[in-house]
Order: sequence, then C-alpha cells, then structure tokens
Amino acid sequence: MILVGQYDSPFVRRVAVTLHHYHMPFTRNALSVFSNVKEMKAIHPMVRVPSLVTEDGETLVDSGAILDYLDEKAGPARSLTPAHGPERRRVLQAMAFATGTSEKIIALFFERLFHEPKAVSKDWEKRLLSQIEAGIAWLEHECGSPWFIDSHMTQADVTVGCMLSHLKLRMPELFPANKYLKLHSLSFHCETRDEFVAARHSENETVPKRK
Ligand SMILES: N[C@@H](CCC(=O)N[C@@H](CS)C(=O)NCC(=O)O)C(=O)O
Repeated sequence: MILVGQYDSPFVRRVAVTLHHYHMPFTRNALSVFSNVKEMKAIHPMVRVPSLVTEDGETLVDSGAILDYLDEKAGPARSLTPAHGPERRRVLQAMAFATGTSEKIIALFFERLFHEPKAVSKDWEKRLLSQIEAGIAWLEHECGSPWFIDSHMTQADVTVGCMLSHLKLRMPELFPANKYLKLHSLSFHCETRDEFVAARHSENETVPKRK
C-alpha cells in the first residue's frame, strides 16, 4: 500500500499510526498539497491528503474512509474501532471532537498564513479559537487514563493523540503545560509508543511560509 501525504497533517498521521499498529506494510509518497499540486491532482483531484493506494490499485481518500478500510482488513479482534455498542459510540464521539478540533486548528492556521496580520478576520479568528478551545475542553473532560476510553488503546487515542501533536506543532500556546493535564498525559503515553514514533514528521514536512 502507498500512503500519500505528510506527517505534519493529523489526518495523514492517524492513518500512518494505524497502519503501523496493525503491522500492515506500506510505503509513503510524502507529497505536499502546496508544492506538488500537479502530482497530487493525479492522485486526488481535490488536492487533499491523505490518500491510500491499496494493494489492488484502488485509491481511497479521506482518513475516516481509509481507517474504515484498514479496520475491516485488520478484522474485529484487532480493530482499533469497536464494532458496536456504547464503546463504539464513545470512540466515534471522541474521534469526532478530535477531527473537528483539527479542522478548526487548520482553518485558523491558514487564515493567519495566507493573510497579513492586519487582514486576518478578527471575528473569524475569535470564533475559531473558541471552537478549538471548546473541542480541547470536551476531550479533557471525557479523557480517561491511561487511555482515552479504558485500559486499552483504541482509535480514540490515535486520533486524539494526532490532533494534540499537530496542536503542539502549530499553536503550542493553546496547550499550556499547566492546563489539560489528562490530555498531556495521554499525549505523552501515545508518543512513547512505537507506532507513533514511526509516524513523526520530519523537518522537511512543512507548509510554505507566508510571502
Ligand atoms: N476530512 C479529511 C480532511 C483532510 C484534510 O483536511 N487534509 C488537509 C491536510 S491536513 C488538506 O489536504 N488540505 C489541503 C486542502 O484542503 O486544500 C480527512 O479526514 O482526510
């Protein structure tokens, strides 16, 4: 399989962590949605990541749809997403808050990246900041120990862990060390695992600087 995208994306990274967790072999095409638009278009016409090219040559897009494919391939006994019941709902809700928070972090990051400071919409920025803070606060309130849901690792941990590493990369000021203690502990717990270590972004996996 081929995973397309850079690991500074929380969506690409959660797919990579999951592939490593399942011990599914893959190679990576670390294309940038900004620097490699032509090659990206040939893979995903909307120039978005992640994509996963399967062993059958099918190209899947969207991290949620890709994870669904990988969970099915792993089988119910190994799947990081519980098959049914209250635990499945809790995992899916944690994932929804984590991906929702990541989307807002990305929106704020690009609002600031693509505008001169004085051209940034203050109303939009305020709304995004409040949405990001609400997402983090919800996750902090719901977070268990040592893992988000229980004593074992689920896709909630992968997705929340990747949201947090991306938050720390882009807006560390929104995740101070003396706040959100449960999420800090979860992030530490995740980042010491082999599958997270194997999917750390390198220095050259970056976005363009503001011109
Ligand atoms: N819902 C999508 C979101 C993917 C997403 O936002 N990807 C970003 C990178 S983090 C992207 O491709 N941005 C470029 C763009 O949308 O123009 C998923 O889960 O895969």
